[in-house]
Amino acid sequence: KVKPAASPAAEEPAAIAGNISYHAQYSPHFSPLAFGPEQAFYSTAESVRDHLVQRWNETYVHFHKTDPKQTYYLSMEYLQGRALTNAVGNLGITGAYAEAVKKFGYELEALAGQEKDAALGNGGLGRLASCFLDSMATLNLPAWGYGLRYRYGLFKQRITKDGQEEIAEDWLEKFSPWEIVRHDIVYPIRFFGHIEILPSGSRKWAGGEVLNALAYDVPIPGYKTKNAISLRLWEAKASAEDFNLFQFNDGQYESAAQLHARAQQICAVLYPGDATEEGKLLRLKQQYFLCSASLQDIIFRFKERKTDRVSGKWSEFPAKVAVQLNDTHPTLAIPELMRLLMDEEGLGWDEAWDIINRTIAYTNHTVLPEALEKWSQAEMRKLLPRHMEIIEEIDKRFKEMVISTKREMEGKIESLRILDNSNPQKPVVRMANLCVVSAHTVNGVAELHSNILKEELFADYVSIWPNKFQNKTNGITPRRWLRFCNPELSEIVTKWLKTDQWTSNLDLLTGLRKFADDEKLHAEWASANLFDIQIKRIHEYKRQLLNILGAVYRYKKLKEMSAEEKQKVTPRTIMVGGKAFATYTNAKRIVKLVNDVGAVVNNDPDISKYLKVVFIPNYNVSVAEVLIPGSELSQHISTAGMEASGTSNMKFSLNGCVIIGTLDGANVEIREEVGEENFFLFGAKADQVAGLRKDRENGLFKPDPRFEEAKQLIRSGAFGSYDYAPLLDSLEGNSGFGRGDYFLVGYDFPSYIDAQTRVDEAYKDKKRWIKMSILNTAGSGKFSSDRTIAQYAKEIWGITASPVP
Ligand code: DL6
Repeated sequence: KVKPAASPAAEEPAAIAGNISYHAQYSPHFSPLAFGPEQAFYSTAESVRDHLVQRWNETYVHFHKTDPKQTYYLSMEYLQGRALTNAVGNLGITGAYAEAVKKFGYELEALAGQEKDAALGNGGLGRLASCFLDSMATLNLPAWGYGLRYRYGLFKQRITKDGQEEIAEDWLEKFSPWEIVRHDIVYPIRFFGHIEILPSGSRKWAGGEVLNALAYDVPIPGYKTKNAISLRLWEAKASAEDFNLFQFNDGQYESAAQLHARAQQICAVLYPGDATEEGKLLRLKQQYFLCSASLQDIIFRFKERKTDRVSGKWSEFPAKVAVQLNDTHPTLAIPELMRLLMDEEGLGWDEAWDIINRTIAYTNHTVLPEALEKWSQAEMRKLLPRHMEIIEEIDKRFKEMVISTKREMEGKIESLRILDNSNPQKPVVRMANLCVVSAHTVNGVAELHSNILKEELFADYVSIWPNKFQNKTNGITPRRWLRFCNPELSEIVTKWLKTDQWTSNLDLLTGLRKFADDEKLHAEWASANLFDIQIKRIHEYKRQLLNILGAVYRYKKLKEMSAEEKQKVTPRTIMVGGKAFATYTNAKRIVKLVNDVGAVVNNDPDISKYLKVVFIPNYNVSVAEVLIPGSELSQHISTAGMEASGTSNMKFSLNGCVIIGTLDGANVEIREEVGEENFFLFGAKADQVAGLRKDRENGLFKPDPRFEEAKQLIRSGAFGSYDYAPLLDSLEGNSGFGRGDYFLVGYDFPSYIDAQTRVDEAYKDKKRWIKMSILNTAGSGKFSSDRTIAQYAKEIWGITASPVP
């Protein structure tokens, strides 16, 4: 037993400054002569970390003693961004730290800017996971996140004359002050090998290669609570025994350290390209690595908390453990838990399957066919032979169950099955089907999306399990996305509501509604330019192309106007930011087009006063924290039915930014909450989309002349000589994914332009605009991730708050 040490976590500025000096001297990472902003950032972060470590330890001990049911959130992605401002904010020590660092001549905000973004995620799904962790901690829930400690996060985007260039993002270039390596938390992870049949008849996976998973904890503090939970990230390691000294001394350096090199590959990058077979295998390895390490850890903790449970009381497991799969990426948790329970712990199939059915829940985040993962059965069998066997058994039993209890479904069984053998050359495992068959609950992330899941994608499963499907509309943490990123607006909100309690009870924002016409509030709220912004991953369904075609059309009209007519125009700055996946050619062409249009428009002396088109490079969480508070109109213009939810729409609306958007994802609910007069709606509805695509195939679509004009201007070379034909051709023709205007840009174009004209008109009336802005903030209460997580806790996980006393 180690006696608890006195806590170094100081709360007074003088003591904090002392603690920062202590870290500068005794946790040295730099040579001692200088104490520049970088050194000051790391020492300050380490000082803040003392608070986090203390809380993390107390929370762990508290959970250990009280042994509540705990949720484990498995996600391949977390978009944490920077942590310093958030940590001191949640701990309530921002002022004290600001004062302390002043003693060294620094502003806290400037030091916070030294921090690298932890971008271990791709987009909305990863940022959602990070918002959820903040809410779990704030709500005192016994809940943890598990992920991978990628060496390089999402790439850094550089814009060159050729468009987007990707560069490895070295978030660990120096080190991360927030992570704590747990040298005692190590689990073996096997790949390849074969199945042995033991004398008892049971099966065991053996041979192959074995790596180790080493745990790194990132403490996640709740807002105004002592609880701090964990984001546990796994890193792959090979052991010293796998380093072949004989070969090394023989000069065979590469083969001597082969396994070490393979271990390094596993966590090298987020989303390795999967165009090659090697790339596919590596992704599958990553997914299994996360699942196996996390489940071994969960079982370890289950045993650790009450040792008498181990023999014979596995039936209690679902009363203590909830596992949430964030999309299909961690689906292998299902066969892995089966394997661990049967092959390692000796349970029978039925007992293990019952545990799965009561433990695992699955969130679907997309209906896009290309994102619903399918893995080759051959690859799976090679890498994970025992898991493939288990998946086959789940598939077989599912088929038998349907045939024996739901005869009417027999004709549909092939599409419902987990194994898809329709292409004998390449049979695959459908991961979403495995999730739906195994999980007790399946949820979508906005009402519209959940309805699409129930009525279309998973409709046949609904007839088998009518109660399995739920909706959990996404949310965002109001701490990072208003309180800390927009302190000016936060102060106004607090002043008018006479409380800052909205920070953890966002419904209180409705209190602003009664001041929506108050001139004094208007004077404080007022803003100046029409900043129009679209920041999100670049994807054809998100339709940045619609935005830029609209900008091109606006430019053309401005060129045709007389000087007098131009005087009446509402000047606009259109900003677009986002990363295109490295191998997604059309998305990269869109990035190039935005840049090319900007280069012409912004340098056109007749026009640049009235229109600017700006591409914001390297969009990430920190950039969002700056842009969102400063924007007035934001675009969420996906083809209806294709954006599962969207979460940046919530962030903008919360910050008083008005939305122009389609009836898609969470836009539908945002519009309901803020009022339809405070939302610029346009475009086809989700239930029209299939019919419109059919019309197109039948040659019934007549493009609006304005759409033709915009495309023609680009084709004419007005924005440079780059070959935009393939991109523009994708908006023409009659059919096919990505061709024949699958995303209905042409169909929605005229209503989009009309909606933008309504924006211009509304913006001329300052009073009206500010009122719209206030009512957006006032109507954002529903979109707190605290609400979302409270619903998950109650309606899916069955866990309750467990605050550290
Ligand atoms: O649920 C979080 C986020 C939604 O807000 C977005 O609408 C949705 O596109 C995104 N889904 C994914 C899934 N990708 N894959 N695979 O990122 O989830």
